Amino acid sequence: MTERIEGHGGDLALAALRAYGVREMFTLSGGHVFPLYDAAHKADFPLYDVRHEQSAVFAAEAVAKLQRRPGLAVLTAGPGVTNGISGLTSAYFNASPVLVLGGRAPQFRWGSGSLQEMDHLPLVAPVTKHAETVFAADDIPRAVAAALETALTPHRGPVFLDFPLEAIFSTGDADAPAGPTLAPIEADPDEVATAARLIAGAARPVIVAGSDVYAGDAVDALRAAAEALTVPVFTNGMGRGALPPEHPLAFAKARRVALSGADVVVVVGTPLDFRLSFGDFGDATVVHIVDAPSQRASHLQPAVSPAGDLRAILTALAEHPGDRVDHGDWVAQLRTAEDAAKARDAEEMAAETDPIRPARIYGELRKVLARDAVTIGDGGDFVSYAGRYLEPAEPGTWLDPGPYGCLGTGMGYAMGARVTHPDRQICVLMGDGAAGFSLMDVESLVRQKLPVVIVVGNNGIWGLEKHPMRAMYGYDVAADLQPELRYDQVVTALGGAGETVAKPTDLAPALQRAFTAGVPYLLNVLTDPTDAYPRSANLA
Ligand SMILES: Cc1ncc(C[n+]2csc(CCOP(=O)(O)OP(=O)(O)O)c2C)c(N)n1
Ligand SMILES: [Mg+2]
Repeated sequence: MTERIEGHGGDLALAALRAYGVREMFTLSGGHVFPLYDAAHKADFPLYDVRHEQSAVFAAEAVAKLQRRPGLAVLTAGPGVTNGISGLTSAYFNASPVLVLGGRAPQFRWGSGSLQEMDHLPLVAPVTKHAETVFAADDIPRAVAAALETALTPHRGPVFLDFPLEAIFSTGDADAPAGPTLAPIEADPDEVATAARLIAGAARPVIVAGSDVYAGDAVDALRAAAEALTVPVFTNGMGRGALPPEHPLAFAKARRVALSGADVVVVVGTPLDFRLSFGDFGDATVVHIVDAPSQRASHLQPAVSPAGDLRAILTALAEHPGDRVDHGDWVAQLRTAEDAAKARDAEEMAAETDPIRPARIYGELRKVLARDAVTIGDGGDFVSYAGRYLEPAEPGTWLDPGPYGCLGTGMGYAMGARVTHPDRQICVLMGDGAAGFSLMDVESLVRQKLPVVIVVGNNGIWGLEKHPMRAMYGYDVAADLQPELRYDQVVTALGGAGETVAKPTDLAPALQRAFTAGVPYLLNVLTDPTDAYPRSANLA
């Protein structure tokens, strides 16, 4: 017999949330959602609060990304929800199973001008997989369960529910939700077999693996497929760290050589977007493996595009029964390119320049980061350098903002990462511009005893914008920040600690202090404003 649950709307929601593996709530206070707090309080359910709703949603997204289970943000009606929309949109681009529960002005008075009365649905619908207003307490468990089922179903993504005041404050009862009933999507076996034949028969194949490989718990299957078919693997997003850097098939630096020389490019679990030249790999045959039919590219036609459970597809590739071409020479050629690039990087990471160049910061950081440290990037050029110089050693240790590229993820992602891994190193790499979006939430981290290390690459400019604007126009506007601003003092004022570093040789001892401080600690590293990350300015 199904168990019955009863209570106010908050209690009913919590029962459903728990059934789906939600383990905490991120929020910023508002009366419209008090019953959710009351339910959490009575049940000893962890609740973390923040200073800006963007951080609540980013924190929820971080737990969703890292732990592959739903993350929850509770936002009050009106401005609470609208402040969360960039976070929801990031989760949408990143396919993160985030649930946002919103308060909502009372329905019985709708249209009379209640405080914070607005219809959120038209705003959030384009950036969620599902958005619904739940009008009765009895209906809340069903709605929460259905929303989470949708969020967790590949292709994953955020969902939104709001509860009119009288619905969440009134009592009701309902059947207790049983929890996820996800059935894997089966890919067409002929398409999988075609993909396997193309890869096995290629002379110079390359795999590029992205976030959905991690989200779909397909990291081991990816490795098995790469090993069985001897294919070099590059990664992006949450795919980073899927193969440890010392693995003979793990590559990062030789990407251009690989993608321009490959005859078959296999892209798994990531879209053929700007990060991958929109899927244009010259004459190479493109195999695009996606976790759901909706993720097949519409702007080009790959040779084959199997859609379904990534673990099953990659396992089938690993078990390909047919002949295979020996790729040993190709792998060796890429290894030579990789090693040469690594040697160049090593020189830059050791460079003794004044002012400090970002490369040196990462050179020093690599010496102190544990293999399981979680690194988080929030910024422009400084974070592009992080992507280049840091090599995540394990899956689930790298958080970048993803293709939406939203600045301001830093403190929210840090909170979600710290909650996920109470005992690991958590290190946020921030541009000084990016710091302005979320640094106030250091206060939330201090107050709730969530220590993290923040390394700011302080070049005094919006570097990723200033350099391209100068290149394009010969001048720049709206691209300067205060030089040498003391972001460390901001963190100190908020109850954390920190220091400013201006000399390369001071970096190592400062990092030691940062990682042993036990409170949020900001290293304000003054970097060279003339240093521009080498990139093409092509945004289209
Ligand atoms: C919310 C948001 N606003 C604006 C941008 C555009 N943008 C991308 S990178 C960047 C500059 C970042 O500067 P900073 O964080 O100081 O890093 P730097 O490039 O200087 O290393 C800007 C403004 C964005 N991506 N997201
Ligand atoms: Mg900057």
